[in-house]
Amino acid sequence: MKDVAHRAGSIAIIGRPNVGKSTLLNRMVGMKISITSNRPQTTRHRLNAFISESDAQMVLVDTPGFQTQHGGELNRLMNRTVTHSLDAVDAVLLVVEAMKFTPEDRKLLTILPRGMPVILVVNKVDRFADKAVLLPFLEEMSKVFTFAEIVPVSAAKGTSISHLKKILKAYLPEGPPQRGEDEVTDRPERFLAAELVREKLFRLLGQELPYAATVKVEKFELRGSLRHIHIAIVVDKPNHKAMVIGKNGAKLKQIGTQARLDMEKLFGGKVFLELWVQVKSGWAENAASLRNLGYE
Ligand SMILES: Nc1nc2c(ncn2[C@@H]2O[C@H](COP(=O)(O)OP(=O)(O)OP(=O)(O)O)[C@@H](O)[C@H]2O)c(=O)[nH]1
Ligand SMILES: [Mg+2]
Repeated sequence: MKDVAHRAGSIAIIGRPNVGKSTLLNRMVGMKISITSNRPQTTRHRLNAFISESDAQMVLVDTPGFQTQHGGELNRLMNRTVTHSLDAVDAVLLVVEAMKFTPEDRKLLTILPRGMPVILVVNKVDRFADKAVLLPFLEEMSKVFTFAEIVPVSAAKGTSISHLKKILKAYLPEGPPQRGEDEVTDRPERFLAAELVREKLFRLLGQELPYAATVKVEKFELRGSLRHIHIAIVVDKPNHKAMVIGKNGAKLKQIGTQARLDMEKLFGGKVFLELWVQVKSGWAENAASLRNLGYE
């Protein structure tokens, strides 16, 4: 790596749904900023996180999982967010799961801008106790595309994350820091709060419900050191509403408690969180309604 005073640039994290992109971003930043769950298509919005070190500042761009199996307006928007995220970055991290390279992964190779360095991150290597089994897979990966690097990691366990960060620095152009050292994301607290509620929908509700729901911040006020946050959970059908609320309101209470605890940790202060459920049929079906609900 050429010896320069300071580097600054951005790197997009892309991959098919559920490969561990958001877990990787959180691990690299050392803080839970982006929501994660064991279900595909958890991330719906682009999110920038900043890593500041003495010799480099890196913007990491988390993106929705790119997929072509499900249609619909929301899915179209999510895929567009992925391709737009590739516009102004210095390099791309393409995340795949260890020992698994699917046709959906292959499709991602076709949306990469020409000439951009692509670093292949082979995630979830903790699933294989004997790392030797990975060698033929890594060999195969080196043949499907001219990757700038191939880095096996475990985002969940934190294996090889500092190695990955070190490698990435070489792909950042020389330049001064663009952000304050203590800035971690470009997203405001009200966005992060809404996302944490959405995360709980993915983690606590079964079947298709999380996909039929979204959230909307109705109020976000800082009174003294207490944050008063009111968030509407928007669902598609009346029977969804009953499921989110649960028996005697138990499910909604659980969603609220878990989301509030995460918010308090992230914001470093007490939160008063009020949630309610609103039925809005067809919220995900047209661009105007999606825009109204904060989708870009
Ligand atoms: N075993 C193992 N699981 C992991 C690892 N990294 C992520 N996961 C799990 O994989 C699932 C998906 O993680 P996410 O970070 O939400 O994946 P994503 O790629 O951001 O998914 P979308 O936003 O839906 O596209 C979660 O259950 C994670 O805990 C890893 O290194 N090892
Ligand atoms: Mg994600």
